[in-house]
Amino acid sequence: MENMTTNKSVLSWINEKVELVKPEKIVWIDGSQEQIEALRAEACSTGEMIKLNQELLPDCYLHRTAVNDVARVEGRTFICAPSKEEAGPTNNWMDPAEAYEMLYAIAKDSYKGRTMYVIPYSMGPVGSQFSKIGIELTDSIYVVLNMVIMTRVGTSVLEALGDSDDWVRGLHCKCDIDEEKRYICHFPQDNTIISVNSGYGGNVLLGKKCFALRIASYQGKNEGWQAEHMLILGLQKPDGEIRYICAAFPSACGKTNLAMLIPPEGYYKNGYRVWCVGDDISWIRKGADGRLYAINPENGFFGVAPGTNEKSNPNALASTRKGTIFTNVAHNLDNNTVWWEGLDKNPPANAMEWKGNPWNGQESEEKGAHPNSRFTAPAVNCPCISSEFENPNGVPISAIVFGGRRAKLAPLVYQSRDWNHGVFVGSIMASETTAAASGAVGVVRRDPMAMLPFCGYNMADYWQHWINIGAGLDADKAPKIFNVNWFRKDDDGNFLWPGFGDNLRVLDWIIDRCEGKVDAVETSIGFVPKAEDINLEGIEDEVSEAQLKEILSVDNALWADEIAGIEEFYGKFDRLPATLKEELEALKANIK
Ligand code: GTP
Ligand code: SPV
Ligand code: MN
Repeated sequence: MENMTTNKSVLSWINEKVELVKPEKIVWIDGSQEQIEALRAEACSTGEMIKLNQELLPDCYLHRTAVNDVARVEGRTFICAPSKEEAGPTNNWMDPAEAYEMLYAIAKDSYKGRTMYVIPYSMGPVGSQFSKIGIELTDSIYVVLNMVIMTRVGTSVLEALGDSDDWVRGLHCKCDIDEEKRYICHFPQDNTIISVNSGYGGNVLLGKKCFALRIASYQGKNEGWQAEHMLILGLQKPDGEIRYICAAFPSACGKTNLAMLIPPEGYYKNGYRVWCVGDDISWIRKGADGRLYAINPENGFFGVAPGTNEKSNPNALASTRKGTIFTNVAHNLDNNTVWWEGLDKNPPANAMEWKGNPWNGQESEEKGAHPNSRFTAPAVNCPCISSEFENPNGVPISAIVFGGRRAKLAPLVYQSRDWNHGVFVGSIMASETTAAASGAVGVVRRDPMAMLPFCGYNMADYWQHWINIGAGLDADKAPKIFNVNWFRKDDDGNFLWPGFGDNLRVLDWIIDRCEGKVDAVETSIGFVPKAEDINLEGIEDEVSEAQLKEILSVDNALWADEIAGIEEFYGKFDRLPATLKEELEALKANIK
């Protein structure tokens, strides 16, 4: 196949990698419909993908990964900066020269008898000042077809790149899917990513976490912008105006759900709407008017399937009804469709579970779908996709929201006193772990700004970067910073807040705070709503006033314990910004 570019940096890098992995042939991905169709057909002929019922789910496919390869592997993810100090205490580090040597030994000859796909892709609308280009080499058709949905792919990307060597190099080799030799390595100083021995999502769709967060966070630090694990939504009020909110929650903690929220009935009737700009990643920079603007660098949603249903997230479900790849869900053999826990109360009896074994969902105790099973759906499918989704200049941000899963402690919502206090609030985030990464589930861990697994450099320097960004903003233009917790539980383990669409009630308060329209109560941790300012109309049966007061309460005794955890965490950082130390001292004083 002919080269699709004359760019020397691209061709010489590909040649080098061809020498290393020795593919049988090379296929450039041009993004054309014919090519996509041919690849789908080929993947179906080898069993790599299963074509689903084309009447019910047009252009939809099912894929099963290896059983040992179902989530990101944080323990095998490395930041290969020149020194360990640059990677910081929260990242795994490997010396770059040693890492290259080890990875090349694993990758050597691994494409023998296989095809190398060359995927030129853009993170962000092609040609936008925010956007960045990458090239991923892969031996997986599944990766190609996912990248086609998740990013902008093909000829136009290479045209936009021209002769430039400002692009991110990505090499993915499936090898033998050997967990002992699985490595996801980042070389921020070289704009390079190498991923071996995996075929799953965040490990191999290199535009996503590897580039758009780990490499991009490092680029952003050097270039004065930010790459964040944040959704972007537009909240339309009855006046028709739309205010934009970015929110960072850890993996599988509600970003997709919040970004596509459908307002409760009363709100909806009054004209409230939520528009989705993005569900996972934000690239943020200061605009000419001095405000912060955000784009979603992705072009699709790689969303958690279990729990997605007509009630919890109808917009996400609708997004998956065409052109979608399902990974590790159950296969309903009666009608050749898919099923997952929480889709409906009627699991298929004649089915295969996510591993491909026969499964009777009516009788089996086993799960049909893996808890981290996902859909890869085109953003354009989403009924509430924002009209600004393709805006090359992004959307202006009014509020930044942090949040996580905390059964106790964190109130439903609180507002930071100012930007630096907000950075502190983000830095002390903690959340119960989920199935999105391999390892234990439900354990509380520190996950600052939801970036623990995704920050491409020293987290202390990342916090300083946040502080510097704020210092460059006029106070009246800086987004206000909040923290939310949809996951507070009572002593019997029941959620105290209904969540999902009802989270709009909290977003409404957040925007009112940004616009100075509502008062608040100052507590030791920040500003909390007065109970009467959270509108419970329509959910009075579910949330009593006492319950609301409970989830808005700040328990100083619990916070005193929390401080010990924060101090221990902060103690890991030699380069902790002085500002954060001061914020911690202020919190300690307030709690007393
Ligand atoms: P990644 O794609 O992994 O980054 O995750 P995400 O943050 O987009 O997570 P998502 O929105 O897919 O949330 C997944 C899980 O959170 C599911 O189990 C949902 O049921 C649950 N969830 C989302 N919103 C709420 C909520 O408001 N309340 C409760 N109780 N659960 C929620
Ligand atoms: C996450 O784990 O935060 C995800 C899914 O969004 S993955 O792309 O696998 O990282
Ligand atoms: Mn994510």
